[in-house]
Amino acid sequence: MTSSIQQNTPVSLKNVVIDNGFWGARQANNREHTLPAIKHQMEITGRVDAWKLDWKPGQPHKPHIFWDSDNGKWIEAAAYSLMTHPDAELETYMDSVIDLIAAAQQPDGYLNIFFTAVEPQNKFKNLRDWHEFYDAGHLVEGAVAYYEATGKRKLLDVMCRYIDTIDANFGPKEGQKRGYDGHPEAELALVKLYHATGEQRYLDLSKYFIDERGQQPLYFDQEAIARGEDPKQYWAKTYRYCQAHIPVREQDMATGHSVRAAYLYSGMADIAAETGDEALKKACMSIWDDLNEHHLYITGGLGPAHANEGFTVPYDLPNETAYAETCAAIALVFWAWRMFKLDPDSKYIDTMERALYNNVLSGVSHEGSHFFYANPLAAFPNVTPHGQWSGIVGDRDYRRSEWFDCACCPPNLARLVASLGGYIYSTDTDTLYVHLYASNHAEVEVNSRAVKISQQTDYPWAGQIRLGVDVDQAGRFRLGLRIPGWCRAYTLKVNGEALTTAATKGYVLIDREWKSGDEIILSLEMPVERVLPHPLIRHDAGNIALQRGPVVYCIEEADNGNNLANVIIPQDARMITTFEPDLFDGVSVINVEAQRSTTDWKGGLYQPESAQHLTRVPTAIKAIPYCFWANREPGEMRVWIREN
Ligand code: FUB
Ligand code: ZN
Repeated sequence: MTSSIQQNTPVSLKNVVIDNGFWGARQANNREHTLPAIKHQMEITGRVDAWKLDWKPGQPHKPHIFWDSDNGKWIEAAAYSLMTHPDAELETYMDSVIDLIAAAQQPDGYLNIFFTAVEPQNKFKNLRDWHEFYDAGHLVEGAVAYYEATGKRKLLDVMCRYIDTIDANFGPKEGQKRGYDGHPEAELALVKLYHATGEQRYLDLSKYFIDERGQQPLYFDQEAIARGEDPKQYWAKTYRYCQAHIPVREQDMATGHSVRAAYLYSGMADIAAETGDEALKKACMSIWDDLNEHHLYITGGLGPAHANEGFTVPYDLPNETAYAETCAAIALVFWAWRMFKLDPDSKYIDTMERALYNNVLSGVSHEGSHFFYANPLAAFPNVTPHGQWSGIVGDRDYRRSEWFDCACCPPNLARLVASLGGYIYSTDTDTLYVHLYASNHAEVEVNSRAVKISQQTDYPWAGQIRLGVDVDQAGRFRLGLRIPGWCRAYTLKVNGEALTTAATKGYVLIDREWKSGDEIILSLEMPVERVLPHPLIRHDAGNIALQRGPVVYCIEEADNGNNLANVIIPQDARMITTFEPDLFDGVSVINVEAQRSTTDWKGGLYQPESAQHLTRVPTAIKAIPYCFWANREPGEMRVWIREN
């Protein structure tokens, strides 16, 4: 056996059943509330019927250029749910949606609602802005997932035909257009299609899109000229917006629109892992470091600016106006997972876990049918993030919505929650890695032997995880347990005996002869941490955040009254964690012996300090997990809280 961590392969979510605990509840909610809510919205907004391609000017429900992607993500979410929880009614319904999609395919293989039903004259005329390959990518992901869930090939065959059409028209060969999409997505989807079909051409097409991006002469300029436009008048002003300003191997910074960015970087990591391309790997690693060192919110959110739905400059992390789109954090989960494959190190899973428990989950209401698009880290009534397409502009209070005209986030969230089982384990030839802690049982193959592994835990509310191993025959393999980056002390016992093995790249590797009934108890110390911001994050100066385990906390008006800017958590404040079984079906809250600054202010807005009497009074404050904020009456919220 090696002593290092090799490239490894995820254990399919088909083999992992999350039966209870935190994620069991989230997945049940996803199945019972989120998926039906999405189905309802897909129907009433015309997104399903749009496949009939019979929209006429003047009629309601004019199709949008990326309704196809909403369908793709929704099918994918349903497929993952079917993998672990068969549901004949849901499957029959999804079959009927797939029938509609198949019937919409054009004789030449082309498939797109808007550019068939609304503007057929504009097919493939503006890859920079019009999302045709992005749409195709999401439908491919849906098709692959549905095939894996049900064994049914109908949508997979439809998508292979469409991709074959794209492949025939775009590429480096004589007579082909050297195009790629302004919104990356197809790149990572094609890698999935390659794995599902074994067809090398799909991997090659993905690599082509990645290789061609940002090359001169720039395809987007040529395409604009062909449309009779001046490329200099590009509405987004810079090709950084779509990460096409320079070839991808020369890129070393997270830039532009954040969802586009993280999907692209996911595709780059996929291609680097598939082909062993060192230059691409280096670019992925540099961009990763830039994101984590300069641009990531404590909640795992990314892309602070509304204007470009994306990145700005290092350390620019405003709170009330944070965009931090749900899709961007979801895309970060995808990217992190692929980075681990490329460069096995728990730092990627740490970021993935940060995004998952915080920015991703805040995207859906506790009851499961309302959604956030932007995920601010502070809220004040009447100060709302100005989401460009979110339908929430000007709301008095920032609340989750049932749906959005641009509905990218809800089905994205549903597909990730439904597929969470696929992010828990991976294997290499002789090691089974445990990345995430969640109650589940799984069947895996390690070192050519069938292994059953189970976890029982109250994580993220408690740090103890009980793992059980069951093998058909006793045998040797390694179990690699991730020690989360947030954890500063832990103990580990195997069958009651303490182990003190040090972690390698964040994983304790237990190399032994395993037999059925072996039990491992991992206890991760999980105190409340007072987290300081980097001194250059000007928005957070003088503030701290509370984090316990992977969960970031916030204070809300519902628990603490208003004027939360006056709350102070002194350095010696006592904090007690309690589990409240009736709050959001059971969460750990942090009770803080804090203070409030008060004053009997006299005069106008600005007064000499000497004329005022500022005091502090003790006050009890309750912090709740950030992901559950805005589930009660509207009001103020803060993640970053004054220390002085
Ligand atoms: O453009 C497609 C999706 O819509 C993006 O990924 C989101 O940011 C939203 O703009
Ligand atoms: Zn979104």
